[in-house]
Amino acid sequence: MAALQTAAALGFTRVSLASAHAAEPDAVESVPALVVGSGYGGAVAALRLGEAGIRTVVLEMGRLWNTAGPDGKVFCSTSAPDRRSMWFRTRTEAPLATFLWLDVVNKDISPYPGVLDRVRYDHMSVYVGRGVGGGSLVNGGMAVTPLQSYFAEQFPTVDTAEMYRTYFPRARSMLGVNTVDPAWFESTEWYRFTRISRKHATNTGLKTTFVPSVYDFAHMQREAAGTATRSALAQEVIYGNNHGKRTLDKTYLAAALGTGNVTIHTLEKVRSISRAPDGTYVLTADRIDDTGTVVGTKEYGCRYLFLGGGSIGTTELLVRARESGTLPALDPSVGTGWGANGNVMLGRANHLWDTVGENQSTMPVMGIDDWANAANPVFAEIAPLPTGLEHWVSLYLAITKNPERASFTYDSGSGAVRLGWSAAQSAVSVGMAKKLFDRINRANATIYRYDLFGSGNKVFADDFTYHPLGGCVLGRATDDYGRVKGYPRLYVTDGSLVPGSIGVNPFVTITALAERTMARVLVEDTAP
Ligand code: FAE
Repeated sequence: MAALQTAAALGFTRVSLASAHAAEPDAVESVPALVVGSGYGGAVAALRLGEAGIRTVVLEMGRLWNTAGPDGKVFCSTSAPDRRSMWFRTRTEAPLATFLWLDVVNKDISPYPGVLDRVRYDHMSVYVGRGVGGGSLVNGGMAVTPLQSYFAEQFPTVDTAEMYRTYFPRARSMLGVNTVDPAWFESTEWYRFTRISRKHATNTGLKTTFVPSVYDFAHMQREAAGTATRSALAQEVIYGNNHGKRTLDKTYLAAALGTGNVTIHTLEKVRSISRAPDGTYVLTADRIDDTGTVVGTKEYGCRYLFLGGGSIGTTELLVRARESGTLPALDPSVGTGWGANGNVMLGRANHLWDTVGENQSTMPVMGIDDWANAANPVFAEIAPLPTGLEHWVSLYLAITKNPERASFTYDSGSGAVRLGWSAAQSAVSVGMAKKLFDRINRANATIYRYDLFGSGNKVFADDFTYHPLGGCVLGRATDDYGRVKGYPRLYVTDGSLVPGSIGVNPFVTITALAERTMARVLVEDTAP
């Protein structure tokens, strides 16, 4: 009886909270500038606005990751995931679903605003980071500058020389990019898995290249030497790193807060954007608690609005705004030009003598670079699979030059935004990855692994991406600087500007483009 009464009380509370949607917001705040999202695009905007003396509020739906749990750590590892791992799930949803076809990878967890989200659309899921720092909290830290010729192909209206002279170096320096010491790389057990993959690429006549990282390699070497607490060497990555990684909360966002002009509000999810008669923007944000319950709504007014919710976060907000009529003049290209950066994950089975090592660093440092092969351009990251056991698996995240693009649509009944990506579009990426890795297997007399992506003997994981790109493409949905067409003082600064593909891991490009936007906007648009 008592339990029923409690349930009724909870039920009543929920109903009254749900009805808060339609009712007056519980708080109204007006600020000169608002930034939605605290990933790369949002963090650059926040810092540069703060430096310009403009009072700025950043709204982030995830939490601030600075408090240790009962185990004394802020983040959990991939081998022992708990509620901190994923965004309101009852079970983890790791990219690698099985090992030897066994369901041993994923674990039951209790729902919580965890750091990694897997947003599921019909034929594509998108992994994204949630929290102050966005994707920087969960990514592999690979800080790659794209090939200049491919950048120019993707952004024909951008001054490429200026990007490579000014904004890429600025982004790399702010992000704290560094490279692995080649001598240590050649000798350490922690990168044996990479050296084996390099050998197999070389046997195939393929080129490999070191890739820079935002993981502090000096720290990693201390981890290996036993003089620093292990993080990359302790199976920490997609659910966060407790040490070593220069995430945005330690770089751009720390500097932004240091200006004294920037405030970050966490666990606030922007639901809608509209425009007031005086031309200012009005945002409604749901405030959630650790159970995901909406505990209130807040309304924000601002003169300058910067969208840094990431490719799917920003695009969903703008598609909903156009289709529901709150920003009806948005360009028809908003919601188009989306791609998965050609992502495909796969594993190869090595010969018994080609051991990959029990010990593997979680931070990739090398790629197989066959992008110059016009018949089949692929850049494949040599990815770790750290289990603490020898498993003879070489794992890769292939980035293929898949030309397929998809659009988002709005379902007015449910208010949901859907992504029209099809399985056939993923098959194009698979075809390209297969061509490259068939060559590698032939040259080394090896085969694929069939046991890693579920029960169906799936070799190529083509139904998820780490690199969502596009949706509000630069020069189409916006002008050449991310100013949204039709709406003065509304800007996009994140991965939605990149037209579906950039040929390498994307965060350096996203950061550099955001730097370019802010440099221009602060000079031209904020004059009194
Ligand atoms: P992002 O970093 O996703 O930030 C968006 C932020 O906005 C998030 O914090 C959201 O929670 C927040 N947000 C979204 N919607 C709302 C809303 N309505 N209200 C309030 N807040 C909102 O966007 N890239 C590389 O270059 N190298 C790598 O090694 C690499 N590895 C990766 C590994 C994994 C597992 C994943 C998931 C991604 C990886 N990436 C990597 C991709 C990279 O992290 C991604 O391209 C960037 O994070 C995208 O930056 P954005 O600024 O576009």
